[in-house]
Amino acid sequence: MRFDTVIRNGTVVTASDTFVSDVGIRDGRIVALAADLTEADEVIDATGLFVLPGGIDSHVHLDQPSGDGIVMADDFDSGTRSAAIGGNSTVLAFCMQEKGQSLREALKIYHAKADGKCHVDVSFHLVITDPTAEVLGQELPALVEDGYTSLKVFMTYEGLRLRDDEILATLDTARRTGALVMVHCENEDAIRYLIGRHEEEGKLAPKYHATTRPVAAEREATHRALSLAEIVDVPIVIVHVSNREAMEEIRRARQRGQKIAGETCPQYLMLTADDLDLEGLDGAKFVCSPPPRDKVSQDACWEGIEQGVFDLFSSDHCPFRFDDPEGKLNEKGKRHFRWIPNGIPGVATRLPILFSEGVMKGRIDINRFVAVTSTNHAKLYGMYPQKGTIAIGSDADIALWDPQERVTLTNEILQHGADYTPYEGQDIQGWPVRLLVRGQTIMERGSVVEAGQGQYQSRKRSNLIADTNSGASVRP
Ligand code: DUC
Ligand code: ZN
Ligand code: ZN
Repeated sequence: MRFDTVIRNGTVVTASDTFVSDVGIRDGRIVALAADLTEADEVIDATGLFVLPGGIDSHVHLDQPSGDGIVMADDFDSGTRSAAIGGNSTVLAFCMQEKGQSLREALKIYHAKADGKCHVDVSFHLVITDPTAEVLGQELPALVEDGYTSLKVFMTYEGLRLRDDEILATLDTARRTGALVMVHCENEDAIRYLIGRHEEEGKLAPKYHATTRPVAAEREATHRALSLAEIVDVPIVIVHVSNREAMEEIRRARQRGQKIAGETCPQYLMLTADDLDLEGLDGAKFVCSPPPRDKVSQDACWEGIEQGVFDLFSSDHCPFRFDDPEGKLNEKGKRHFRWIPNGIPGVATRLPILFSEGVMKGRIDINRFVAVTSTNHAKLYGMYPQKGTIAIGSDADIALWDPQERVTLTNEILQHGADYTPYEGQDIQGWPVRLLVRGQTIMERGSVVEAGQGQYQSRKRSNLIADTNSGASVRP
């Protein structure tokens, strides 16, 4: 058998197994896993390297409108470039419905933003902000059939948040159509009340972003989202969990028999609310929602990754420039934390941070690393086994990792559009030195070497849905 590419002598890792094997690739797919594969146009020597499924980051914001005069720092070009630098072969970005807009219109706009500009594969989650009868009754069911099989709803942010009855109606549509709903859980009314009190007391510095979004506001909304899902009897994903109390809500819902997926992110392992209290306005660099908490919460999030409460480790990459009137330090943001755009960059640092802090420091094994950074994302969002594993027939989306490579994180090497990284100066051991997307080398040693090769991926229904409604509506 002749191959386009053979990866030789590497240690192949999947979510369940670790073994030494060559990998034979033809027409963008893995076609052989065996010893001594030689007949190939290109031979990549992976001696001493791990051969991992490319990372799948299922929570990334790119080129999203972010309020008056605010510009997101990454479009699909720079965002997917940075994703490739960090070892990701696929990202799932959000297609945000504006109020009054049809989902088809929103998708047209986001496809135009992405098409031809991506360096890794991309797919869209829909964000439902206006769940009209037309949207839920007609558009969404048709779009799920067309491969847009996941959507997000917000319980916070005026203008984005849905009321409980709207969430129920959206969940009901998801149940009928087989879509998977992601929920941002924070209690908007409580946050607004607390912001009012802070204003009365003149507490407007960046650090008060954290005190107006307390753990109880996240825990309450998490409990409510899980209860609404229970009422409708549909699986959901609780995204970006920051602390033990919200995490325990997920555990309890599962004990009641609900099908729930949980996600946490690097910021909840690496940052705390103290980072928002730096000199001057530097704390604005760390403003994201939910906010980073404390050391005890960090330990809880590690526990959730180790014990399987969290299925997903995603970046929630949502980048804004810091020193920029269109970013964190816009005129109003300099004076009041509520106008600092929420979000931090992280698509390039997600995998190295978990590899270094998790695998190299012995907190998780490398199979768990693959599960929470790639395989589970593919399964939950309808891409498995085409993506998310190393198996015969799967896309040859492969990251070669050097566990000996030591890197000190600097903003420059990440190649995103933001002018900072929250992790500047962090020492990392283990780095993705080469990335193949559908068999083609896209990134090598910190540079994108083949630009614009990313393709849009239409998706099947989630395995969480398929397990629930085993039967007719599930596409093969
Ligand atoms: N929620 C996200 O998922 N990302 C960034 C901001 C937010 O509130
Ligand atoms: Zn969110
Ligand atoms: Zn997000």
